Amino acid sequence: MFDRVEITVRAGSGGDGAISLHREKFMPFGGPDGGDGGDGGDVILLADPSVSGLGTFRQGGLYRAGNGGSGQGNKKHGKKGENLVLKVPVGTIARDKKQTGEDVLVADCKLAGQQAVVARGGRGGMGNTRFVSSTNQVPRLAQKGVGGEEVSLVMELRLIADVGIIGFPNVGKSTLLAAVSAAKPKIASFPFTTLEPVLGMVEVGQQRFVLAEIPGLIEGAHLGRGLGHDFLRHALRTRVLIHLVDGTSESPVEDMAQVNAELGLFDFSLAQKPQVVVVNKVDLPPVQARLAELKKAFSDAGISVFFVSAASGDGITELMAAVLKLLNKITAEAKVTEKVPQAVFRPQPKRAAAIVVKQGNTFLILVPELERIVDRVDMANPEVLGQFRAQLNKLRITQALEKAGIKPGDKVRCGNFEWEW
Ligand SMILES: Nc1nc2c(ncn2[C@@H]2O[C@H](COP(=O)(O)OP(=O)(O)OP(=O)(O)O)[C@@H](O)[C@H]2O)c(=O)[nH]1
Ligand SMILES: [Mg+2]
Repeated sequence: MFDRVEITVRAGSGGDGAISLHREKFMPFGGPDGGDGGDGGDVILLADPSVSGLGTFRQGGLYRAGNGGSGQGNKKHGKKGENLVLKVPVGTIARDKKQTGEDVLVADCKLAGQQAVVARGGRGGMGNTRFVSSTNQVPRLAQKGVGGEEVSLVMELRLIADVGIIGFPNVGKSTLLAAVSAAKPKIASFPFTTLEPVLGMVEVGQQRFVLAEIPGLIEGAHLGRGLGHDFLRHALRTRVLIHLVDGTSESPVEDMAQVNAELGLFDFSLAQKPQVVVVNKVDLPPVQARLAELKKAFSDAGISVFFVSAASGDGITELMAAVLKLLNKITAEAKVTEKVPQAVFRPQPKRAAAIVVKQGNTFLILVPELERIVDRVDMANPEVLGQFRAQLNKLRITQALEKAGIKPGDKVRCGNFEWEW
């Protein structure tokens, strides 16, 4: 199962705004009629229950949404770029792996049908129609479209199970899962039979919960021993853990402590999850013979424990009833304290505070809307430059420049264009 993949997603760029003047016979100077560019398409994750893994993305690569069309004359706006919808299994979480090394959760697709925008399309540029004003009847200004967001996405599948069975290899996790659900995990008398988590649905009276067998852990799993411990991410979402130990083991208490140490080394929150501790294989005579000794060992360690036989079914009904009771209690408590998760994880981009910055003799104008005009039009044309200056007045940038101490002859730069004040 491919449950961790890295891909790059790129949203579509916005289309450029048009510069156009309406022309008709006998009307040499009709009004400006340049339409806006269309917005770029978004990249969207869709949680689809018919998708079982992230295998389609295992090659990595670039996934891109459509670009917006350019605006045209006659006030025709450009077409919106097509969204790219990537179908992912329910339970996928996606993080944006930033170049700075930090990573940000951008999607948590817990429910079937849930959608999350992971890369936002760029806005289309404004056509010259939008720059008409009382003082500028024939604007030659328009904006370039904004580039689409590009995100390095790490997607991970986290199974959504209420309860996880953890423990050393070969303790009987699969046997327990098979005993209480319709799941058919492979059962064998050697360790590491189960290599990937297996899910089953448990019914207790009128209630149901999802139980997952988590592959066996051994001491040093965090160093890669045995199967390693990456699969533990699937246990992160469970609310309760059944910690299964083998009654035939030399020291079940010590086994338990070792598995718990590995949980903590993977993720602190995992070690904090409530556990129901269970000694398995009590049908075996050697285990029967030491029941009293085992009870004492656990009670000395302050741990209450269930004794079961997954093979014969002994104690299983009581165990599942206790697990359900604990699950209900925790779920009820969590509902009180849990905040409603926000659909959008992506923080809104911060607005730059400084609009004008002095750098040596040059004054930089840091206003994206204006930079996009500079990118789109021919600034070398004096008429265009004049109109651009009027725009600076209108947006009170001129005032900001003067406040920053600009004098005639100083250099001004906006985007890629520099001119003399
Ligand atoms: N006698 C007895 N044997 C059991 C019991 N539960 C499991 N076993 C046996 O123990 C062995 C391991 O059982 P599994 O259910 O495969 O154990 P597991 O924990 O899933 O093992 P891995 O997936 O390899 O980590 C098998 O031979 C089972 O038949 C039990 O209650 N009694
Ligand atoms: Mg197993």
